Amino acid sequence: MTTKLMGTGVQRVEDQRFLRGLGRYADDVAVDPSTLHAAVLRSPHAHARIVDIDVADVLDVEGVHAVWTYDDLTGPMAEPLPLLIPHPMLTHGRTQYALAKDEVNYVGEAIAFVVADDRYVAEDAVGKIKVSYELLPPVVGIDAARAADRLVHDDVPGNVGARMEQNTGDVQAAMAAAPHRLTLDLTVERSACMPMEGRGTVARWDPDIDRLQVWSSTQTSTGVRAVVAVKLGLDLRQVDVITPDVGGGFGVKINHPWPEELLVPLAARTLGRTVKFTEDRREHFISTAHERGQVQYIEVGFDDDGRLLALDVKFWHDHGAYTPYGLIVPIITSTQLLGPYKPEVYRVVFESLYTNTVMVTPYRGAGRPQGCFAMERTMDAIAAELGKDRTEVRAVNFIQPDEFPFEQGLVFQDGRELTYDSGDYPASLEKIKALIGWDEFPAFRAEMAAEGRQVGIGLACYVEGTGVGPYEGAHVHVETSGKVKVATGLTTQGQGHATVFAQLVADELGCRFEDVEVVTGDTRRMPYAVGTFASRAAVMSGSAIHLAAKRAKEKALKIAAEALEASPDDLQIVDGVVSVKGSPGSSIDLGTVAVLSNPLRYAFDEASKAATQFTVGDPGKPPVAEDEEPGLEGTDFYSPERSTFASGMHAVIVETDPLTAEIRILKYAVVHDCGKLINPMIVEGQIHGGVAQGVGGALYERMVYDESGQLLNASFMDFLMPYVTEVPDGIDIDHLETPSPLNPLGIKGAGEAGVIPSAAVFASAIEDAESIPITAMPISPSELFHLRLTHAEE
Ligand code: MCN
Repeated sequence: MTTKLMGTGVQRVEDQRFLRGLGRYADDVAVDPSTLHAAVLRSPHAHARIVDIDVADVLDVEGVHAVWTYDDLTGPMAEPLPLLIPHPMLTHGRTQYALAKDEVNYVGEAIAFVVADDRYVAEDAVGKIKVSYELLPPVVGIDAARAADRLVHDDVPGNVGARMEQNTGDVQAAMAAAPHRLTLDLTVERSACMPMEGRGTVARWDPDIDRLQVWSSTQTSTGVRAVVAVKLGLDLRQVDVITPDVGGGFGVKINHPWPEELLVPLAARTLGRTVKFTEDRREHFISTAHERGQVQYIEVGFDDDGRLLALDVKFWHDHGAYTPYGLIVPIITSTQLLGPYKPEVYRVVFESLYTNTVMVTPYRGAGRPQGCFAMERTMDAIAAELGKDRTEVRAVNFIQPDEFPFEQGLVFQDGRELTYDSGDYPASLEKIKALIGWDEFPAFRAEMAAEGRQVGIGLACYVEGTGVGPYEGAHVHVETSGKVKVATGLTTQGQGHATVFAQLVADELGCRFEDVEVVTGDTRRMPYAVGTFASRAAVMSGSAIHLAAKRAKEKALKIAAEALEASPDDLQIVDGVVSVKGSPGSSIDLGTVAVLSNPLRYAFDEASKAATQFTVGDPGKPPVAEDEEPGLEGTDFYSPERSTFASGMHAVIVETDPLTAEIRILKYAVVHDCGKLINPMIVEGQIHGGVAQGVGGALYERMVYDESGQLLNASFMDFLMPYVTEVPDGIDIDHLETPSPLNPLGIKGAGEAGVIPSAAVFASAIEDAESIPITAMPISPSELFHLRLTHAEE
């Protein structure tokens, strides 16, 4: 039998190309040497009314082909951008216009769009546009939004986009009856992801066939296609979206859509020229998207063992100036905050607030890091209060393995009950304790103390709803050469999809792994798709590919059975050759089977083992599989009943310098359960990347706004991302595989996991090292130093 590749760490097939600099990104698209380039005039003010825009000087600039402001937009383009994920509780949802209409609400909001011979001319032309503004008072930060003495949008009272509450019982009564109670005030600051490649779009209009081609650095090619078609008044079939290599997405390249993603195609169509826009780094900081900013207040009631009797959470979510994603981030926080625990009663209330800052869209982890921070800080606080080991308090609150499927009594964005499908949290806890050396840590701490060194250990647990629907599809096509082409509509940003999807096809179809080529994110190859986000590719496309390969296999066996005069049940496919089990001489390769499936009606010649053309009346064999559709291929779609819940636990040992308050990572360990693993090496790579991103979020990265709404650190000079020197040297990873019962392969997602518990696990370890409550993240050495001073004074 073909060796099963699922579960093995097959080397990534895509890396050779990337490592040799052969990746081809949106900015590399060179379909037309006379491509025009776009630049955008962005608001320098956080909040202002636009009184007048004068573009007269721009049209005189040589090389300028178009300059547009809001007044130049017509039809659907003059309407606000779509609100991608509406929610009935979002009573005051707002989205921006492709170009600001009469008001700007954050520094960086697009006001005018210039198309010119090259980017330099376009930028110069942007500098000649004169805008007069009437300045309005800006609302910056959650406190200012809550104070509500200034409004972001005149018609949104209190700056509250939405207020939402869920509860699983009478929290006040349960709280009053609890033997112990605690409160916590917690803050997570605003940050953002920084993909190596910013946003990028190229568009070309072909007047001969009335068709638009768009190359987009996106996570959702079909989403871009849909919104471009609607906004430009085109039929879906007139728009092709091709996703070249994407240098990271991390959430911000889900189809917002961004103004440029619409303006570039519009310009291509209007001017009849190929047009390109490539975002620069400053634009990424001030005009793309941020996340994480939340202030959270927790009251918890518990018994002598630390069992959660009542958990009352209130939080304020800073969603910036607009709500293109509705309430998805705070809804995820509120529903997945509980992690692996089962409090007797839970109430969560949140307010989603407008501020005059860059809007919020989901960033890897999407609301879960904040929720995990709240829940895990609570667990540590309970342990401290009761004088118990932190792992003990967690263990008494775990949902047990025999309690799945487990309903938390909460409703998710889609209105469905949130149900965990499988997991084994006690087993994960044992593994993480062993991996980090939890029980040995007191001895290690004593050893270090003897050397005058100060160390702490931290732990954090989480669950993650992954593999969200509604569907994903796949097309598997065996070519007459025997090569297998697989198309799935979601896109890829570095997750190794070309490798894992080929593993699944090779396993199911029985072809050689080397013969499989995977195409993603090209609407010409797979027009029906949703996209890459919410750790869904493995579950969604993985399942669809598995099902499509199965269909192709069934067809191959049927055709081969006729050719070999055997029953399909007696056949096997190994390394691309179909043979009769126990009789390897009686065989036919998949390429020849593909020839036989051809409508020209070939017949199989046993002697030469080749396909010979058959014409009616020939004395040769009759055409094979007459009842089959032509072509050796299989298409299928996968649509799950609900999300599957991955889970994990991270632990870290840190050292904090008694003098400088520098925080050093001595050891980092991860136990992760994403169901059945397709490729453990790739999953570990995903975890490493996530942890690196999490270290940034916990210790370095934040968006620093001044009171006027200017982002003060909008460059890599000032926004501190960890270098390789700041991430752990090695990460000890162990897997647990509790299969998901919801999909054919038992898979759960893995792509976001690494980043979810970072703030929580570092806070836990730093608090342990310092014996000072850590309530706000990220935490820098100077902040830790300051905390020491204030704590000493108290
Ligand atoms: N995998 C596996 N076995 C499993 C689960 C996953 O082998 N049981 C593999 C998958 O086949 C895939 C990878 O692990 O190759 C991640 O799978 P999955 O969890 O399905 O996540 P997606 O592929 O849908 O990727 C999205 C996820 C998200 S939401 C963000 S944000 C993110 C991330 O992946 N952005 C990334 N990882 C990223 N990695 C890179 N390099 N760049 C980004 O922008």
